Formats: sequence, C-alpha cells, structure tokens
Amino acid sequence: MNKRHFTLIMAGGMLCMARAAEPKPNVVLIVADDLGYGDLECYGAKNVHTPAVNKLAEQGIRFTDTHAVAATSTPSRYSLLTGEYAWRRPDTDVAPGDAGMIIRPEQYTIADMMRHSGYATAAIGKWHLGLGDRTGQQDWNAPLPASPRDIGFDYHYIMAATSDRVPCVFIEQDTVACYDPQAPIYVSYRKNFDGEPTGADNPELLTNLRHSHGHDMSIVNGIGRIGYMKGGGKALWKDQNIADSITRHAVDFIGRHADEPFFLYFATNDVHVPRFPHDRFRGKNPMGLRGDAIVQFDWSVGQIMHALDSLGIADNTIVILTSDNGPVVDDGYDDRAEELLGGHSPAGPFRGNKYSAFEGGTAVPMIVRWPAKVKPGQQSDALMSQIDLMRSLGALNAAKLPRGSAPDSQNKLSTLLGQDTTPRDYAPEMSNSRVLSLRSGKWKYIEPSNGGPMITWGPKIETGNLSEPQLYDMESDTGERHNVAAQHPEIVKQMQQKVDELRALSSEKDE
Ligand code: NG6
Ligand code: CA
Repeated sequence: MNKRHFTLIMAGGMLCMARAAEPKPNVVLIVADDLGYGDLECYGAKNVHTPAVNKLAEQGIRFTDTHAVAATSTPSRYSLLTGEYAWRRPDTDVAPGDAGMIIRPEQYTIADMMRHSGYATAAIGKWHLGLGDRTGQQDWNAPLPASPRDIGFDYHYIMAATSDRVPCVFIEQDTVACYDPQAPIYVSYRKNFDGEPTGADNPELLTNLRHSHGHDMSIVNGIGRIGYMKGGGKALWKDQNIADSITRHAVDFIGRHADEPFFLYFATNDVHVPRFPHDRFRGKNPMGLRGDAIVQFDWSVGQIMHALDSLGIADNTIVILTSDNGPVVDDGYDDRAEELLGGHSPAGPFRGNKYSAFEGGTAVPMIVRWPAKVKPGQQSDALMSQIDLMRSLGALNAAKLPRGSAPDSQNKLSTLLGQDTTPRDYAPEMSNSRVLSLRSGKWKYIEPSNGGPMITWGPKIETGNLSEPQLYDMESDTGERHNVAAQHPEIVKQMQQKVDELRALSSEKDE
C-alpha cells in the first residue's frame, strides 16, 4: 500500500472518532512571501493600509518576536513543513524551478500529521520545494511522479517554484493546470531552446517589467525570468491574475471542506518579485508596485476571512499569518521599489533584509486568530520560531508522530494560543550564505564567517558576515549596531557552543 492510500484510510478512521468529540478547529496557515516585519500597518507601516490583516491582529494575538528558520524561501519552508532545520541537509538552498522534490515521500510533514489527525489538507500558491523525482528530468506534459500529494497534501494548486522562475504555469493534482496540448512545455536551467527570445537578447520584448539584475532568461508575459522555458500556451499564468487565481482556489477548497476539519497551507506569491499586481490594486498607495503587492496580499487575506465568515466556520478556525523570510526592496526588477519607499522600513526596526544574518533576514510578523479559544487584542513578545508550528499543531490534536520525525520542532501550543508567554530557549536562524545565528533571551549572536559585508550579486543588502563573533543586546540595540561580543566572552562561548551543536546535526544526518 503506498503512502497516499495509507493516509487516506488513516484519515477516514480518525474522522469518525473526531465527530463524537469537540469539533477540531480548522487550521489556515497563511505564509506570505518576502513580507517584512515592518510591511503591515499593524506592525507600524505608515505608507500602506492593510485593513484585513489589522483586523486579524485585533481579533487575535500579534507576535513581536517570531523567526523564520532561514532568510530565503526554500530552507524556511522546508523547516516549517517538516519540523527539521534546513541545514541538516545540503540540498535545501533556493531551489530552481526544475528541482526534484526535496521533501521525499518517506519524510513526515506537517500535512501528513494533519491528515492523520483527520483533516482534509491542501497546499495552494507558492511551493518552491521541488516537484517530480529527479532534478531537471520532469516531463511537464505528463502527471508528475512525485508531488505534494506524496507528503500529506490531499490537494494542491501551486507554482513549482517562484513567479520569477520557469515554468510559469500552475500545477494542480500533479499536472499542469489548463494544459494546452498545442503548446507542450519544455524547461531547462542549463540552456535556451532554439529560437526562443530572452531578456538578455531581446529587451524590446520586456513590455511589462524590465530586470535590474538577473531575470534575463526566458520571457513570459513581457517579463524576463530565471531559467528557460518553451511552450505553455494557454496554461501560462498572467502575473496580474496570480493572486486572484490562488485565492479563488483557496476559497473553493474551504467551501468544499466546510463540514469537516481542514488544514490549508495558503502560500501567497505576494510580495515576491516580479511584483505585478492586478490593475485594481495599483496606484492606491505611494510606494508603487511593492506597496500595491502588499495591498493585494491584504485583499487575499480578506477573501479567506470572508469565506470562513460566510460559511459560519470562522469561530472554530485557527488562522496563522506569517512570512517565509524578511523583506527585500530591489530583488531584480526595475519596479522603482527603492525610490518610492518614502521612509517606509520594510524590516521595521531591524537591520538587514532577506538573505541577511541580521534580524531583518528572519524576523517576521506572526498573527494567530481563533475566536473560539484565543482572547482578542493580545500582543505576545515571546521568542517564537516557525520550526515549532508542526509540533504545536500536533499537540492541538494529540497527534502521534512517527519516531524521528520533526526532530527540531517543539510544542509551544500554549504560547501560540496566548495562554502563556513561555518563550523558546533559543531561535536559530540561517542566512543565505548558511551562516547560523541565534536569538536567546535578549541576545542575538552571529557566528564568525569569511564572507564579505554586502551581497555582491544584485540586492543592496548587508550579509551580516564578519570574521569575528557578533553579539547584540536586542533590548537596548534592536538595530544590531553595537557589537558587544568582547564585553561578554561567556555569553559568546555559550552561544557558539549551541551553534556548534546545531551545526553538528548536519553531520549526524550524513552518517
Ligand atoms: C534570487 C533571485 C531573487 C529571488 C530569490 C529567491 C536573482 C538575481 N535573484 O536568486 O529574485 O528569486 O533568489 O527568493 O536571480 S525566495 O524568496 O524565493 O527565496
Ligand atoms: Ca521568500
């Protein structure tokens, strides 16, 4: 019996048992892309309005000290969905669009866990964790042999990677959605297909957005991408419709499962590049396309909440809203994001952005709303890490996880639900160059590394790298300006020991 059949039988059995007891809460996990700590009005943003998210925060808990495990998407999402730190594996860096599935079917995920607890499960939106069995070997014109269905998601409607990476089509239940037999799809991350234009050679075809760095390979919808692609025809997405499309699929999934418990992983494309929101969200704020993408994200959140409300299931639905990593302003397209900031600080009070070992890389918003059980209007300053979502949600359902699964996840359910403010002892963070940092109590520690101080391949972002240990007092120095490592050798020693312990986990895995 394969895993798909086994889990269905398990889910069926658990569902019958659940009906007798208190109804299980639905769980909607909203993970924005590159949305910074300072990008929401309820986290201090002034230049952009986010009424739907503000309302969530008013009706639930707004966390002020939550951390993604990594400063980019693939390792961050890998950690969140598996409860295993991404650095345990060497193959969890930002994945190309033709990566094979990184989480293998044998690995137990948050979706497997929810499904075994009797939930209908779905992944909708950005995936970025690979598809199919082998990198570069996918046949995009046939059902993919490995997909989110093999790791616990009953339903998926996803982009293979990111909207700036080919293939620019949605995958639904293992196959290209709206597949166009007249335009078979070919993808390569090594070389272009004969006669196909590229952003580098045919800039006159970049009618919707021009690149500022990278993103000069295949052109889809007048926008240059990473990677080469041929075909697609009617299946190619239109960037201005991506938010509508994934939001509609999420709302439909909710509607189909309104009378049974469901777990929805709703991973928005907003506010990742290329930022190309629908016309109706444009020009409503002074920050240009990046601000418009935030407005569009807020609209998606509002649509999800509206669906839950109109089905009468919002009270017993836990909505968790967070982001996969910190913000980035210029991430490779000439969308004027930098010049239009107008004083807006995407990372709020933190130094550094996406990719960085500074807090701006991994400090993210997190909001939890569950009217049936969670008191509204709370703020929690407890140190939290997304790695703990898996075992915390498991605890909610008294889930029994197979031995060895979610090895790094801890049950922090009572903090997540605002019953107490017990923090995580330490929250580890991995930068784009795999430098490890630790938050613990008031301290932030960054291990020494040899890399340079600035990213050299495009974004104007500080890496946080330094050849010496860095220690910051986050209470008095939230912006990580004064390295006090020399004054606190004991703390530095302890924190480096912890980092060594964490890094050793990767060699343990290799044995
Ligand atoms: C970078 C891309 C950037 C973005 C990032 C991944 C270039 C020059 N830049 O390599 O645009 O796609 O990868 O972002 O190619 S993430 O949020 O999905 O991790
Ligand atoms: Ca991201």
